Amino acid sequence: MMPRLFISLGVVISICISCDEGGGMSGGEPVIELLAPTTLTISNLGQNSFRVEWSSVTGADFYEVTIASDDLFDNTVSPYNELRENSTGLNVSNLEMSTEYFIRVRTVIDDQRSDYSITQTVTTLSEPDGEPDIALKEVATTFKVGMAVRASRLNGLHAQILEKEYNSLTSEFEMKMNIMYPRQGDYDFSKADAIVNYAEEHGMQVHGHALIWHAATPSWVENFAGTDQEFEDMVKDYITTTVSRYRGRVVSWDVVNEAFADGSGNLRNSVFLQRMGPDYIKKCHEWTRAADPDVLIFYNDYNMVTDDTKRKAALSLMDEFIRDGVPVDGFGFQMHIAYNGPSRSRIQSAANEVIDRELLLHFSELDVRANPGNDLSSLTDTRAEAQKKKVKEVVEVYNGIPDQYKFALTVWGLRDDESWLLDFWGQADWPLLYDKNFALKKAHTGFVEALQ
Ligand code: 9MR
Repeated sequence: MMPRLFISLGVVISICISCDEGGGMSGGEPVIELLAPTTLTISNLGQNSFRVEWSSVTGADFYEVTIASDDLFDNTVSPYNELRENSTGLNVSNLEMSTEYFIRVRTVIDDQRSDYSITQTVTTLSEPDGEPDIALKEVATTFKVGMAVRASRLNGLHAQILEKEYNSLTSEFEMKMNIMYPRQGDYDFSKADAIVNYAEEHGMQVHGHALIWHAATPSWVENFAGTDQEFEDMVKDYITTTVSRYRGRVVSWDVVNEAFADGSGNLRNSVFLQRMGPDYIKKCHEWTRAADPDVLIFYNDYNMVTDDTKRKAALSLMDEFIRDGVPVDGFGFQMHIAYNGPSRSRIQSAANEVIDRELLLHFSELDVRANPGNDLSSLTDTRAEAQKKKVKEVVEVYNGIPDQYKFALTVWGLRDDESWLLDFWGQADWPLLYDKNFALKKAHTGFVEALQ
């Protein structure tokens, strides 16, 4: 066969005098050796893309580009396996971040291929500033992820984040008695309706919170003018009206919130205890069940991990309910905690006490104080890491309970600067998963990592 002669800068012609087959020379026939591009340059490096350019070879019909994740090129990256490219550059995309890639290019002229160029390596970038933007509900596959909301924030960036991250909503204050029943005989469900309608439109569940709570009782109820029986009738009417209104639309209710006093194990001395006696919780549960036979009934309280006396008192009331057939389906740990406590093992053992009773467990109001000792004026990286670790522990414990006892893990607010804790403690803090600029925090990554 007659050799083709290429006379150009990019092609070397070698004439073989005595050659072996593998070496490319045989029988004294001249063999053409094509030059490969001599330089490969990387630019536009990103988390999952870069551009590679190579020196041109005169006369090249095209080039073949191969990219692999190993230097032997055993694991090529689709579609960059001898990918044909007519120009001297290629935009490479859909790569993994923080990953090393190996690139080589060869020249093709008239169906003949040069050797490979030198191998160029490149490592794609890791996350630059922000945290990985992974939606909580995408990684929480065995329970709902909830958020405390208010009707005025179901729009703009709040709504975008809600819809991306969450599949359960709790009203932060607009489904409490002081808002829904501000005057005797005069219900106002406008805000509650807005929240429930929004949830329905966006395929989210609503956890009703909270029918009875001493701290959200309207003053006309605190100072109720009628007899005890009239008081009880009024409470029954309120619960029946509210639960029936949202029957089939609100999946669950915190019926009585925070009924126990701190430390003592006694019932809190609320107007409900005073007017209706210690059976008031039982009655409220029964009226709730009567108004919606399918709704899940929760008891909800704070310091359920750290206040052993209060937790044991609340759980022994649940034992009585279970024994006596009083409706109760679940138990809520509010989880207003801090970066430095309670420990994972205490959270775990308190959670075990709930699931031992075969009740659903709701971590219902998660926030993690980063500044309980008021030693910071801004959130440091170290403290943000410590907060992340605590969030991760909480989520790991929750995710680790048997699936049949999972209900939801609800975060108590979206952005740091919107947390109730700032006013409550009167000091700086950053207790949530998003900062005030709607940027994801390390705490959010902790939530995600616990589920990956
Ligand atoms: O965070 C809530 C705040 O916006 C309300 O003003 C307040 C009164 O309705 O309730 C706060 O939420 C509480 C929750 O309902 C029950 N556990 C404690 C929460 C913080 O006070």
